Amino acid sequence: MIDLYAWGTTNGRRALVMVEESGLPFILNQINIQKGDQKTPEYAKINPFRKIPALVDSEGPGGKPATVFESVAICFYLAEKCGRFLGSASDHPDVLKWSMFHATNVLCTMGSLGRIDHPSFEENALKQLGTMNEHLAGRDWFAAEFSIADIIPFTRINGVSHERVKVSDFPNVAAWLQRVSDRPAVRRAMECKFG
Ligand SMILES: N[C@@H](CCC(=O)N[C@@H](CS)C(=O)NCC(=O)O)C(=O)O
Repeated sequence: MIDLYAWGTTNGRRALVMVEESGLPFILNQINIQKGDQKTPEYAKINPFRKIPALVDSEGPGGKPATVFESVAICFYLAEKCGRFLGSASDHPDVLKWSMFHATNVLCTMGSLGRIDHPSFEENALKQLGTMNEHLAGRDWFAAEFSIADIIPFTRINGVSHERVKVSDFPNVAAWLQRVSDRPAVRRAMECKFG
């Protein structure tokens, strides 16, 4: 059984989208970060950085319990466990490079937009959205099939709300966002009530 520890933030819902998409049985443990549930000594044993999300898989590698924190690591772990969302052998390089493009560029830049008032974040965000928009022209997903390369950026792009950086200005990204939103597992994760 998978125990997911999360709250309804972009990082928390990324892990929830992934576990819903995996189809694996799981229990959602709500960690109310406004109340400081992430700061308890019990939770620190699961994530020493004391942030959500994290998961404990009672049947990890070798049948032993495994603990995973960092939402992107959770995406990779569950994709490997369920044997989906990593692409076919020929598609795997695309899944890897676009997953890491998002993980190391997009999540940080879009997360900083609006919180840190510096033009470099805006410039970077527009450049990244432009790159995504070009790549998505004439294709449904970042790789050949829906994969973690779509799951990793989804909640972050969905949460962009900025005066000058608008997803609607990038029609291929906006259409991709809608396609991901329409998936039943994604809808369940996004509609999940916290608190
Ligand atoms: N890189 C981490 C970021 C985790 C993170 O920043 N979590 C936030 C909520 S989105 C949190 O737990 N904040 C509470 C705190 O810092 O005390 C991931 O993707 O999992």
